[in-house]
Amino acid sequence: MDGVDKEKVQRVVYEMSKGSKYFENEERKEALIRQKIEHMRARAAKLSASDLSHYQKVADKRILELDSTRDLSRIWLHVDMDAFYAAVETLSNPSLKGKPMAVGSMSMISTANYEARKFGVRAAMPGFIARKLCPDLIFVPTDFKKYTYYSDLTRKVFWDYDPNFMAASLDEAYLDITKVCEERSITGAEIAEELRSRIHEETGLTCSVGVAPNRLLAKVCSDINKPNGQFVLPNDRMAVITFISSLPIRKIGGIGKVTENILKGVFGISTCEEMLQKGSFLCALFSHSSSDFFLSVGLGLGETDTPEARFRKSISSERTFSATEDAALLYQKLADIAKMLSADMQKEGLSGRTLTLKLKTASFEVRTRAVTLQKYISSSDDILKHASNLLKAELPISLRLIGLRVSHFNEDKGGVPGAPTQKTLTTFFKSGDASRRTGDDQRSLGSDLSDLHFISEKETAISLENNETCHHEFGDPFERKHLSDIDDKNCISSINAYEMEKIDELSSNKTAAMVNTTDVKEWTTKSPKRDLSRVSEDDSSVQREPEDSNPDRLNKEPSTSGNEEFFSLNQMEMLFWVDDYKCSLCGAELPSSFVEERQEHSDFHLAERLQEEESGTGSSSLIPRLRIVPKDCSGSQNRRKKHKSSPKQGMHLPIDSFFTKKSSGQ
Ligand code: TTP
Ligand code: MG
Repeated sequence: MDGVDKEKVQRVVYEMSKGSKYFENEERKEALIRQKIEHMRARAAKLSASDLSHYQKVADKRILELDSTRDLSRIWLHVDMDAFYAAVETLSNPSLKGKPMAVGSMSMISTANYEARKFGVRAAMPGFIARKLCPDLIFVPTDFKKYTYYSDLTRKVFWDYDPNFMAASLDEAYLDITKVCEERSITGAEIAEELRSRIHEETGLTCSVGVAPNRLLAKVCSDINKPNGQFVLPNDRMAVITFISSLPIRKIGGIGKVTENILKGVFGISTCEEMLQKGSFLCALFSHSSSDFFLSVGLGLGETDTPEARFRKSISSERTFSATEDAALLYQKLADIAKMLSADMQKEGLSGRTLTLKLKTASFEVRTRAVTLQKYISSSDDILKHASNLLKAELPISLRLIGLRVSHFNEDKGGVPGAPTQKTLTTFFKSGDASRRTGDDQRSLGSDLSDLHFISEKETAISLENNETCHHEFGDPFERKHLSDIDDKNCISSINAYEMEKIDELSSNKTAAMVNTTDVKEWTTKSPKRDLSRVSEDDSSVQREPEDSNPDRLNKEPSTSGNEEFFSLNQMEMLFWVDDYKCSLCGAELPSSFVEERQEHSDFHLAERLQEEESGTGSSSLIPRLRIVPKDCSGSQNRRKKHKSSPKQGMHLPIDSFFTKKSSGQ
């Protein structure tokens, strides 16, 4: 966006979208961010000098510990294709060369070429706004087959440099080039040059590359000399520290708009180095894993190992389109998604028995509905059959997005990545904990996140016509591993004054958050009570139940140990993110930008619940319970009562819990 008249862009965007649902949603998001900042500020203001001095010591110690883990032995390369969809379209229609063009529709554009970007046109911008910014803008519809084809060509090249490369999306990948550099006695810079020219030879497309000692930095570096450029950060501690010192925090994968706003608005942190300077506040107010992440960013640390293959948890596919209430059209879209999902599952030999339907209504409310079957399914017919039942129960409805997700895999068959049919997917799955974007950008494998839509980084389309397009979150999945170990250490297991306060706030904010969260509010108050038989079949148990189908469930006493309380889904069945970073069920803290971790976290609660439902018991051994230490147990019981009083509690899964999103970031 350099050289763009930002004020003009902002004015046009404001004028064009004012009054629309999109605009209202954006305003609501902004308001909630402001509220969150205020809340955080108030917490920070309560810290006394002695508290801060204590947390300064904590931070100093942690900084030393983290620094001692620095690994400068690996060379990572991040590659990102330039204006990918637009470049592919220009290859097939060279007359587009040099003209401003965007891929997408009047509803929304997926990307724009660099000529159009000069006007402020960017990905995930409604096309009609883009046209206002750039009246000569040419629109080209998306063609995912083409993008997948070219993506595969690039992956063949990546393979030659690192057979275990980690594909982050259709047009992005991480390669560990340590070995190839050693074997050929050449530098990372030389490999980068060579790889870029090979990609160009194979595809006719350009890409940009970053080379650095870890993945977090490599991704930052690939953006520095975009398009068609490269940047190499040497494996040298001082070079890294200098590089990171003035780097704006938003450049870091995992720090999105919300996190950026909070860090800036509350602590005045704009650069990575300031993370270290404000370490005492970060340690005082965030969970260990979050503060560790922030401090690591300040030190320029990132992942250096290739994640081991591990159990895949889910696979999903979603589609955004212009809002419609035409049931036939909605079923048609559902069928298309079922087909795509089934194809992905079959490619990987996956079958699963929990099917989740995600819907985004015309007013941007996000709902999820799930069904757990007795049989494992993978065929598009089976998926469609059950998905149709779920959808049917929601009709009539006006929707702008439908997604499907299958989880609860058959471990014998599909729980582990099998021998993939395509090389590229081997590594795709090797990422394990990555938020994945698939070969088809209409699909988002595996991940999702329960980022409430009001703070979501995701841009949403204003529907003006019937073109379909998609968007999803583009974080850096691989840099969020720091939060993937959602366990006791993410929760509050030993108490001190501040942690106590955090818990108090959690307790008191829970109700407030429910009121403030449109998704939750609408869901709990407006959604009509459903007849379960409409969505269940003989062979299935639906993941929602009548309010009192199991009256004991919500009344059950928590198991306690001393003053510790273990919350389970039996007591609080609805997960949402209090203040957008605390799990309403267990208090684990996960900022919204930690998409994958939130996904896992939701999965844990979901799996726990499923197991309870299946076993008919109130306890689950599947997942270690997350611990939270309430100040007084009666408060928590009150909360449970509140939950019970809501007619929908326990009947539905939380907002946006199952699908990836994508930011608008350019
Ligand atoms: P990006 O790599 O983010 O963008 P880009 O390749 O178009 O441009 P550059 O990397 O040079 O900045 O995304 C890759 C493709 O993903 C993009 O071409 C289109 C698609 N996409 C969307 O569909 N929606 C989005 O919001 C974004 C950002 C990308
Ligand atoms: Mg790109």
